[in-house]
Amino acid sequence: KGKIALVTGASSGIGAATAIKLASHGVKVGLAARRTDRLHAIVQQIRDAGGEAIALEMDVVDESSVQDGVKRLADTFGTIDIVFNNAGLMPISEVDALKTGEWHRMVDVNVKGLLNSTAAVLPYMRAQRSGHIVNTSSIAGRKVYPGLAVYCATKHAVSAFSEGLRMEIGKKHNIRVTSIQPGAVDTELFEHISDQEQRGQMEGLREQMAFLKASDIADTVLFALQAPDYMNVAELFVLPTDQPW
Ligand code: NJP
Repeated sequence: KGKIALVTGASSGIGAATAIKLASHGVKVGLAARRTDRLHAIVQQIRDAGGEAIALEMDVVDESSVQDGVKRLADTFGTIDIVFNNAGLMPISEVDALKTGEWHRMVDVNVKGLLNSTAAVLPYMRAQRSGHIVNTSSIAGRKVYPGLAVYCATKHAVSAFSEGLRMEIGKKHNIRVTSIQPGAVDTELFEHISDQEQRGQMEGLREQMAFLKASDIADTVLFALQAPDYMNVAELFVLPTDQPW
């Protein structure tokens, strides 16, 4: 309560649900993404419910866009205590399809974007000797699946970075780091798959099992944030009960 959080990828899915959940618990939230029309609608919804939030137009790939958005958030609410590094893409295809443009997008957003937003908030947390960095990794950051090689590579990078970061800044700066590793969640993530076979397979999964809701992941983020200061929930692996893989 009373803390200030940056949520990236807040215009839909897990990020939007988490921003709404945090605001309902008294956190002041900066919602960051590229689709500002979506952000403004969610900010209005938060304000109507009595919460505090602002919309931040941000492309996480663009370092100066991230720095500008973070500065605006800190100027508005005073500092930054929490970041939910959640922006991500999953335009999957088999490697031999050579969709190199999509590989680069995934590396840029899922890995470099997360590094950019971490770098932008760290000075605030270091200065106040407290903070919490929550990263959206994935089940694909623990395991590898055919058809998802590049996506898995980006999420393994997120898991590795999260663990290394925790070791570096936990004791030194009193900053906690949490890696969230969801299984299948019902969001717009699959809508950006251009490969028809992969898209069909992913859509077919919906008939095989009940996906988690974005708000379920928001609850796990809240769980990690609400742990006492001396306790760092380093990893949360959360998946549908009937997800077999
Ligand atoms: O998907 P979606 P999710 N700069 O498509 C934003 C991971 N995950 O909620 O910029 C800034 O609804 C985009 O905003 P916009 C997944 O890998 C998911 O499922 O307006 N933001 C939107 O808000 C990802 O890391 C599942 O287009 C950028 C958001 O990202 C995270 O969960 C399972 C951006 C994507 O929201 C959230 O994805 C799993 C940019 N350049 C991990 N590019 C799952 N759904 O099953 C995109 O294990 N965004």
